[in-house]
Amino acid sequence: MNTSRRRLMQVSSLGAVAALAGLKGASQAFAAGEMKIGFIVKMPEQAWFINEQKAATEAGRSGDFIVVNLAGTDGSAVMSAIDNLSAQGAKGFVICPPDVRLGPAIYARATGANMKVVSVDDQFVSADGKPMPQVPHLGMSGYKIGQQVGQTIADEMKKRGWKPEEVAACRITDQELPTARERVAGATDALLAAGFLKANIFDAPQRTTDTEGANTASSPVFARHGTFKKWIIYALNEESVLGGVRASEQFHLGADDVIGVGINGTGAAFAEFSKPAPTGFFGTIAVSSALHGRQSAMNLVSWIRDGKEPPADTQTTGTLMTRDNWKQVKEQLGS
Ligand code: FCA
Repeated sequence: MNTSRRRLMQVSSLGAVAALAGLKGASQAFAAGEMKIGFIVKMPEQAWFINEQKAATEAGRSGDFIVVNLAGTDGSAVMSAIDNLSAQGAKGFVICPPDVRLGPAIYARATGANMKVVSVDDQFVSADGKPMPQVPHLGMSGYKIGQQVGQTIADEMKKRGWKPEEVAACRITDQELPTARERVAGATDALLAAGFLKANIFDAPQRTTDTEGANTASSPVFARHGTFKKWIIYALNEESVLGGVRASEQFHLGADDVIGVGINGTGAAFAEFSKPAPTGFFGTIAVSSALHGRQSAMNLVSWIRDGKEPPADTQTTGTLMTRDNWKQVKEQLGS
């Protein structure tokens, strides 16, 4: 909603409420119209987070709140984003933190400034490594979605008639991030249950959860295990799997030699599926980034407005998206 339209709405609700309930009610209606929240994300350039912030902003237009979108790429950026929000009179914020161990510091800064905080995607952990119960969370059901990745790869291996002893896995990992650990563990367990050989799984530890970080991590794995001519690639998200696929291409592995399956179902995957010829990126488990953005913002707003504390942990599910069905799935998920 643009400023003049918002002002108009405030003015008209002011008039209506004043007529019905006197001036006290009027000032409350005015305050509700002005409500501002923040939406801070760790990687503002990643399609997933762009969609989340966009959906939250749209929810604000119809729900009469303003969303200030900010980048929190590291601890100090997050702290200044919080200070910035506080100076603007924001009542709280949604955040996907750049490091989940910053949780206690972020929580302290938020409550110190009288703001409420909810996390999205990556859940805060306290000093003992456990989730912080004070901070409601909305994220993917990581382990289950990881299992879907593993199952999809296992099914495709079967379809291609690949024998377990001739296939290696490039498992792109981020051990510091619980979100990543859960998703990757789910995929590994499903693969092992389907007969994949544990000895053929090679780790590629990534420093950042994006394509570049994964590409750098994967290249040495392909270089070191060049005897394998058939590969599977999995990770916490599709950006990382794409990094692995790009690395495999440098070792002359093509669409017929690689099965990469990601998670997210956003622009990075659409671009890959739109290429004229298939690549080693076979599919991705799509989750609605729009729903994550909208729902987390609305949860926060109703907590601030009505004192309704959001559920402690909301977990969303995913749908397999491939070259064949990506447009339909995209449509269904509204992302
Ligand atoms: C993590 C990943 C993102 C996205 C999100 C839901 O934050 O880094 O790519 O998968 O979870």
